Amino acid sequence: MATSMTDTRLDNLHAYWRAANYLSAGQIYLRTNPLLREPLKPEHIKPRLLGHWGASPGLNLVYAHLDRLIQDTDAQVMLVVGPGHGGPAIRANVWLEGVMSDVYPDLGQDLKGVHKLLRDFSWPGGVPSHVSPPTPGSIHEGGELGYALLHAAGAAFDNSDLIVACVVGDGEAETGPLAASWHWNRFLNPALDGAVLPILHLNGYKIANPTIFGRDTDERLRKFFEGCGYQVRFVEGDDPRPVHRALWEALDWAHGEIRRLQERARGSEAGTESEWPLIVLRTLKGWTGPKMVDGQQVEGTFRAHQVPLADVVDNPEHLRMLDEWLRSYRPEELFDEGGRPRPAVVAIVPKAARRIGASPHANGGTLLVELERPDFAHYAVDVARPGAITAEATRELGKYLRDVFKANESAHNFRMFCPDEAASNRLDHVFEVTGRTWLGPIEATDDHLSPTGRVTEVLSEHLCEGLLEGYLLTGRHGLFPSYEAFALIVDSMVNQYAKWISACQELSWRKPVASLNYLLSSHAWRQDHNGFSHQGPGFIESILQKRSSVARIYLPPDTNCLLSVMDHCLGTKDYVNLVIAGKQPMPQWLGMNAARRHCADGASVWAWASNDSGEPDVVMACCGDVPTQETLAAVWLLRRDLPGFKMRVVNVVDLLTLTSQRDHPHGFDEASFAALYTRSAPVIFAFHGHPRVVHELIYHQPDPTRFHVRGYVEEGTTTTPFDMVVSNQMSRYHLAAEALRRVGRMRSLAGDLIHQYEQKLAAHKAYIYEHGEDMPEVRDWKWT
Ligand SMILES: Cc1ncc(C[n+]2csc(CCOP(=O)(O)OP(=O)(O)O)c2C)c(N)n1
Ligand SMILES: [Mg+2]
Repeated sequence: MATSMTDTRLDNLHAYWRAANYLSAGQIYLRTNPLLREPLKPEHIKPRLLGHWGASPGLNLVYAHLDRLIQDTDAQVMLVVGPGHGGPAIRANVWLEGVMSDVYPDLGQDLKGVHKLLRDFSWPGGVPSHVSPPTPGSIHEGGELGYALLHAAGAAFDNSDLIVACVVGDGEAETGPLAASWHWNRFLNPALDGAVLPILHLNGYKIANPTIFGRDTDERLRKFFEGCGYQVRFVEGDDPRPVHRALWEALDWAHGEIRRLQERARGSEAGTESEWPLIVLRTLKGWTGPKMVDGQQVEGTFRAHQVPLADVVDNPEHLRMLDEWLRSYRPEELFDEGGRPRPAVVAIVPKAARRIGASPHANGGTLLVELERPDFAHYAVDVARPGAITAEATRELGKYLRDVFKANESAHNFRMFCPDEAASNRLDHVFEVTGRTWLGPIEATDDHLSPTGRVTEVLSEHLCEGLLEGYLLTGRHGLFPSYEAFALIVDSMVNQYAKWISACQELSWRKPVASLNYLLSSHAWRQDHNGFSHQGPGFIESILQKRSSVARIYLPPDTNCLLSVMDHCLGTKDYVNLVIAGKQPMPQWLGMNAARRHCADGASVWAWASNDSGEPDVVMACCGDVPTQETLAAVWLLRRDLPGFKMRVVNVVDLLTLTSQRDHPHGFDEASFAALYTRSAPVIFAFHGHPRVVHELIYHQPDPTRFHVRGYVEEGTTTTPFDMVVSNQMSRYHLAAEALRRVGRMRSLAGDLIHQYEQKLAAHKAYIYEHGEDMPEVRDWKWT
């Protein structure tokens, strides 16, 4: 192992850094004349200068030094770049490594290739300005800042040989998710998992301001990070040679510490919390770029953040400064006649598969091992006839998930991330075979904590989401159970994730990864002890906005449907699957065979509940477990009170079946839609979420104005389960009265019945205020 720091190797490393810096700046400015073989002219400059220079030199420095480390240690290294707006830097490095031309033959290491590399950046039809999916070696765009360490730690789980280096911007470090994610070190097990090496890049500035950490003294930073459990090493300076030496040594130190901690832990069974190394890199923002522009300092200030020299085409002085800046890297020394980087420049690049851009983990689909799923029918609840029994859907699902953990134990490729709610959501059966990830001290009163636990319970939805994303993107499987209302905390994260997956789908070399699966339980309708703050079905809207190639939404009405849906979701790739299912004891409607068929159809007529013999007066439709119960109770009331009233019951388990086929692949064509909802009958639709969601979805279906949707309208408090549906006007009495009002044929008979139902609602209020629970006829109601 050659770890010697010779002058020649330092020279080579510096040449590589110059080349990467040159190519980074070149991507921002040059549409042609890529290696400045001609005098620089305005027509060589891109008409729109779009990109971020400020982050780039620091990223190039880190990349170059990681290359050197890999070359000397043969370490498997993946890189997550927090300041992903430094996209030109990462593209430059991936090109210098030769990975770019492996993936894109037209980006070869030649004049044509380098021209295209520069021109395509931030160019219509080219590539985005960030570390986006087209950039090989990346699982992280860094567009929306804050998730770098989470993606890095998620990638490191169960990858015992992997080191995930992670650059964190000092601006990014101010975001909530990043600030919380320093705690990754509480969950990565040095005995079994890989390592994360955080490199906090203190270039001192964000877009227009200094950063909090950037203005802190080393002493204060050391206390902060030591308090978080790290060993800290500082590398700082503005003279390249000493900085190269210091960073070289710091990386050798960090690598040595990582190996020492792992060896120590790997001698024992369990593994404990470890003092992982962390590097603080303090260098100038926009280092090596223009120092002064129009009388203002640029290098080392926030002014270097984007394009340090604007207006280059029209301002000859700026053009001259750009020429001087680009030539300061001496491109003629770095690239040969044919445009190929000279051997000394790429002498520090590691061997083929060890190149950072070639990391298979960054194209997780190539490593994906199919998840073993036990036969979900084995976990069925026995439903002799609809409504005969009650069950807690998520508790039953817990038994299936337990066996998923068991079946994939040796592949160690399935994990759950959950904000402290696995038990609260009644998934406790999983703890029969695994524990809650915990590397710290364990006390006798604790419940199922274990350093090898595969259920990470940290009370941050951001952390759960980010860790799971990192885990999935590196080719593994997982599930995120959450309270429904608080899933909205990660609304923006899933937005970014869905964009990432959508963009990956357009690149044939990026292989599909396992879907991101949410299980939202403790949902809006049953917040018996939590009330208004915990009622929020808005995550449905969040997922609905995603591309139809990614978004899937399921609301299984009972346990057997939940089993079928979850089994399906765990077998899919490249989707964001949202599953919403309650945890409370609820009536069970379908036996397993019926459930399987119903879920495969996505929506179907429940003939056993209908009495329409083909021509209903009204369609009673429902989506969600509580709306299904209320709809069936309404139908039951009307069949008792008005036997001639013809109703058809439709249940929707796959929400996107409501759309037309042109809007979503799960959408129904007109004929299939009409086969359920008819072409003209009024439809009373009881929906789990906000009513306007259904109206939006059916817009392209036949006669959408006949749909009358009841759902959650932001009413509620700490009250009884039935009072929740009453408050939101989705109770059985509301649904029954609405059905009567919408059918002209019934007008003469309807008045009295509607009045009776209204009286029931008044009686309900009086009863719950006095007794504190629902009326017996509601509580004890059963489908017969
Ligand atoms: C969550 C989020 N908020 C705001 C922005 C806008 N933004 C883009 S870059 C940037 C500054 C980042 O500074 P830093 O992390 O220090 O990176 P540097 O460019 O200095 O390397 C900001 C605020 C963003 N991308 N993401
Ligand atoms: Mg910064």
